[in-house]
This record gives sequence, C-alpha cells and structure tokens, in this order.
Amino acid sequence: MFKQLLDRESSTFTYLIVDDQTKEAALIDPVDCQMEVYVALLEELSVTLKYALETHVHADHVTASGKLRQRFGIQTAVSQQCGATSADLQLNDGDVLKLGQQSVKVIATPGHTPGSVSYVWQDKVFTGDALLINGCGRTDFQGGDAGTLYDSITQRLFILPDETLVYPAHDYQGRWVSCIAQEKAINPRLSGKTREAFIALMQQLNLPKPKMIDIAVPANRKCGVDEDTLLQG
Ligand SMILES: N[C@@H](CCC(=O)N[C@@H](CS)C(=O)NCC(=O)O)C(=O)O
Ligand SMILES: [Fe+2]
Repeated sequence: MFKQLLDRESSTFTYLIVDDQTKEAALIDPVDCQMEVYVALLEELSVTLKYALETHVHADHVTASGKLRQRFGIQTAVSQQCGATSADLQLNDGDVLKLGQQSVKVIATPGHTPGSVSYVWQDKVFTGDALLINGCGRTDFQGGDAGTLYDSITQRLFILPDETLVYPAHDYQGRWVSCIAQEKAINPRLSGKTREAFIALMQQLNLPKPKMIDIAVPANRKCGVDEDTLLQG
C-alpha cells in the first residue's frame, strides 16, 4: 500500500508506505500541520506506524516526526550527518529499515544538505530535495554543496534502474512523480551538463530564503517538538 500526500502550504510531499502482510508502515517527511490527516489515514487503513523517516532537516516546514513519536511510540529516523541528535535512528548509507519482510534502503545523497538521504522501497525512490522533478534542491544554505549534489545525483540516483519511480520531497509546479529515465533525459539542471556547468548554474539561482527557515531548521533538529514536551510526552 502506498499513498502520496501533499501539504499545499509548503508544497511538501509526504509518503505513506505499508507492508501489506504485517500492516507495518512508515511515513516519509511528515509535516507538522498535517498531523490529524495522518492520524485519520492510519486509522482508516488499520496500519501500524513504525517509523517517521526524514530525507533531511527541512528548512521550509516543521516535521511531524516528534509528534508522531509521542502519539504512536514510533521511531524517528534521520541521517547521522544531520545533527538531529534527538532522532531515535541515526542513519548511514546502506542502512536497511524493515517493514515486515520488506526493506527500505538508505542511500546517502548529500549536496542539498550534508545529511540528505534518499530511500529506496520496491520500485520507488524517495529523493527528498536531492533530485526534484525537472530540478534539484538548492545548495546555497544549510551546508549545501553543488558539486556534491551533482555527484549524488549522477553516481547514486542515476544508477538506479531507469524505470524506478522518482518521488521528491517537493514540487512547486503541480507535478507528482517522475522516473529515473525521464530525469536523466530531460532534467534541465542535469541533462548533458558537466559537473562544472551544474555548479555554475546552481550559483546563479538567487532564490529567496524559505519563509520558515529560521523556525524550521532548529525545530527539525529536535524532531519538531520542544525537548521538554518530549520528556513529558
Ligand atoms: N518559497 C519556498 C521556497 C522553498 C525552497 O527554497 N525550497 C528548497 C527546498 S528546502 C529548494 O531546494 N527549492 C528548490 C527550488 O525552488 O528550485 C518557501 O518559502 O518555503
Ligand atoms: Fe530542503
């Protein structure tokens, strides 16, 4: 079972993945203000949430992972490189998380942030802000590095089977899904671009800072909840 959910405020996708045998589930990149949507969905589907998996410490919204932990006793997971020490699982490249007999594999895809990871499950890859549809995450804050992102995309993601479905953390233009072959062929940031050309392009983006960055980054290092609340929770 698989659901793609959208938080319209931040254009963030959240994914629910479920092992049909055991009904164990994980939410990838849950958003704080959508908490009640998740609670209702989990109940409706009669699934048991086991993990909240972050693709990175987000700059544009607060995660629901800490609230989900308080409510369901789940484990929160994020890359060890993120400095989010309150997360239960500190992930590294190659780690495998189990939902029943099914595996969710962690691939380190740094560059948007040093702790950005992608998750591979079945025929899908959840790329966070490493690879977006027809784009990629910006590299101008949170320790971002364009050369590193180019290497992650070309050496870690573009080696996946062409038909692998690409599910990003955001889309700002109403798109929902892509695949590796499509991104290799037509992603304007990457298709036919050398590493140097990609770095030059990323340096010229001049994007405005995300509105929530000063609130979201420190909150997300603590799974989106105040530590005191967490202790009481
Ligand atoms: N307008 C959005 C900007 C969000 C933003 O900068 N998103 C980051 C991901 S955290 C990004 O990499 N965007 C890529 C892009 O806009 O091309 C906000 O204020 O939240
Ligand atoms: Fe991001």
